[in-house]
Amino acid sequence: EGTRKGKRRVQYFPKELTVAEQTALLGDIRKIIRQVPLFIPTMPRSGRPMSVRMTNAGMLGWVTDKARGYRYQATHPETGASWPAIPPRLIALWEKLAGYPHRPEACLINYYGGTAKMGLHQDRDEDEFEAPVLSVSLGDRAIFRVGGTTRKGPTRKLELASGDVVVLGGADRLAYHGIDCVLPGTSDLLDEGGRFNLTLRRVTKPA
Ligand code: MD3
Ligand code: FE
Repeated sequence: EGTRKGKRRVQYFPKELTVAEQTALLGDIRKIIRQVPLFIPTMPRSGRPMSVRMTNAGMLGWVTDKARGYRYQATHPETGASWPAIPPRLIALWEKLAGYPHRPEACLINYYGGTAKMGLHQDRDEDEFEAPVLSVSLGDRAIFRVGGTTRKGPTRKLELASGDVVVLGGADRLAYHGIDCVLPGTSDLLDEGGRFNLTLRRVTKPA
């Protein structure tokens, strides 16, 4: 882990997107949200709401609710609408940085308002762990935390700013990670404040 390339598994690309590119991508995301509105995900069994709001683009989207738990599905859990296509500029970013020879299938769109956070967790609902996860941050800065592949053990913090991209691959694909908090008023990109995080993922094993 670290910020070096090559064998490193957490690759950090600060300011990968220019402000013009961030603005264009935000336009793509706002259009998607008009078609498939942000929903409040709830935890399996407890039904406790997460503080982050979510929606998706792509053939598959990640959803969770009390009754059916964490899963990928092709439709919005509340409206039944198919997820819109992943914006071409995100596909291009994947092709530039992911180092994986197949298309992403899912783009999870997370929105963090004022005090939203995401507890330490692993992403393991995909069938394909050979593919990295590519994350794009838009809006206010956030404190991202990443550790090892067990819940105990040291973690380190990385402050993610608008336009930053992180590629999580190799052994760190299964690293515990989360968002401690968002730092309000640290970006002018979103009129409403807060932060969007977009994660591109391969879900199924390629044929
Ligand atoms: C490290 N999202 O959606 S993105 C998630 O900022 C998620 O919204 C956070 O964790 C967010 O599951 C963090 C960065 C990220 C994404 C996937 C990872 C880091 C990761 C997978 C493995 C290790
Ligand atoms: Fe995650």
